[in-house]
Amino acid sequence: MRRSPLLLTAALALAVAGCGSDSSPSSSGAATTAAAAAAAADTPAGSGGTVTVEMKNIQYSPKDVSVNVGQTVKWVDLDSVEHDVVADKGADFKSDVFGRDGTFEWTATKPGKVEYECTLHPGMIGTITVR
Ligand SMILES: [Cu+2]
Repeated sequence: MRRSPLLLTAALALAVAGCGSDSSPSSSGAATTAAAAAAAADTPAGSGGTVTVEMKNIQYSPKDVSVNVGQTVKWVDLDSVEHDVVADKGADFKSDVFGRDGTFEWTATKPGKVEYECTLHPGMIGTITVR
């Protein structure tokens, strides 16, 4: 008669993982802005892949992202209004104006800081730090 310690361990791990003790950071309050920005700057580089920026409530979210050379940034319009993505500094991309569920992609080719904006909405701006 053998028990399976492996199975027991797996069950325990599941129970622990499932208890949801991992609290997600609050997203409200101006005091968290700096922390949020720092977190955004620390977006895991990973290897290759795509970083998604949502267009939501007339803002880019996250507003600031970091990617490695070779990574792609993908914007997705989740608003009911149209947006675009136009580089101001550090790059030379310019999307068409697109509406809900529309997307635009740009792949980083060299290190530096890119500033971009939506030309339809003053103050709707973002940055991409390319490493
Ligand atoms: Cu816009």
